[in-house]
Amino acid sequence: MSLESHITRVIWEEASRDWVELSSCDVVVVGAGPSGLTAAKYLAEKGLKTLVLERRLSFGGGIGGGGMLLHKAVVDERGLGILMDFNIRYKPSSIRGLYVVDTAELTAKLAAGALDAGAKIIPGISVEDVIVRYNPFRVQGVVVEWSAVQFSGLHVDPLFIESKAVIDATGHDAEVLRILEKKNPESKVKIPGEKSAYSEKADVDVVEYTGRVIPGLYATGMAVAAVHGLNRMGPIFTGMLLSGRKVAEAVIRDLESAP
Ligand code: 48H
Ligand code: FE2
Repeated sequence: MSLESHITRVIWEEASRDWVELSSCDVVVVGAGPSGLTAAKYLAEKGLKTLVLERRLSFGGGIGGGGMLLHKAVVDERGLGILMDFNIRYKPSSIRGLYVVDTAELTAKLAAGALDAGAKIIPGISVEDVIVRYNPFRVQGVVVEWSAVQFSGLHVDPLFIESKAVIDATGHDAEVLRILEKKNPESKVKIPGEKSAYSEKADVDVVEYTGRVIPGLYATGMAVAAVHGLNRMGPIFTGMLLSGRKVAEAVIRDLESAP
C-alpha cells in the first residue's frame, strides 16, 4: 500500500471517529468568534463535551477585521481577567482604563485556550437548522452541512448533532435565533435587530442580557444585541469576552440542575 492510500485512510478514520463521538454532545457552540471561543473554554474546562462549529475555515469571526482593518482591538479593565486566563498580552493605551491587544494574538490564543481546555472546533461547517421538541418547546441540537456544499448550491440533505444546549455565537446576524423566528413560531423568538452605536452602554448591556433565550438555546456576543435590540459598540471586545464567560456559566448551571 502506498503512502497516498495511507494518508486517505488515516484522515477518513480519524475524522469519522470524531463525528461519531460528537454526534451527541453536551454543548454545541455555533460560531468561533470571540464570544463563542471564550464560552467554549469555560465549558470544556468544566468537563462538558463541547463542540464549536464554524462556517469559515478560520477562527476569530470579527476579530480579524480589527477596527476598520487596523490590527488592534480595545478591551477595558473588566476584560483583563479573561485575557489573563487565556494568556493574551495587553497593553495600557494612552487613554486611562483602555487596553489594546493585537488581533492576531486575540484570535490565536482564544482558539488555543478553547482547544487546550478540551473543546473540539470543526471549521468549514455551517449550522443550517435546529432540532426541536414540543411540550414544552425546546431546542435539542443542530442541523449541519459542509459550508462548501452550501456555497455550491447543490441540494444535499444535512446531518444532525444532538446536544443538551446550543449557543448562538454567530454574531450580528444571530443566525440560529433567526431560524427559530422564521421556522418555529412556537418558540416566540422575535428579533428586533441591533441598534446604532452607543459603545459604553452596549458593551455593558450585551453582558447583562446574555443567557438562555428559550429552553436549550442560549445567546452570546452580538447575537444578544440582535435578539434584545441592544446598541452596537464597535471594536471594543470586553463585552464579547464577558458575554462568552457568562453564557458558559448559565449553561453549566442549567445542566447541573437538570434532572
Ligand atoms: C456556523 C457560523 C454561522 C453558522 C455565523 O461575528 P463574530 O465575531 O461574533 P461575536 O458575537 O463573537 O463577536 C462579534 C464581534 O466580532 C463584533 O463584530 C463586534 C464586537 N461588533 C461590534 C460592532 O459595532 O460592529 O463571529 C461569529 C462567527 C463567525 O466566524 C461566522 O463565520 C460564524 O460565527 N457563523 N458558523 N454556522 N450558521 N453563522
Ligand atoms: Fe461587528
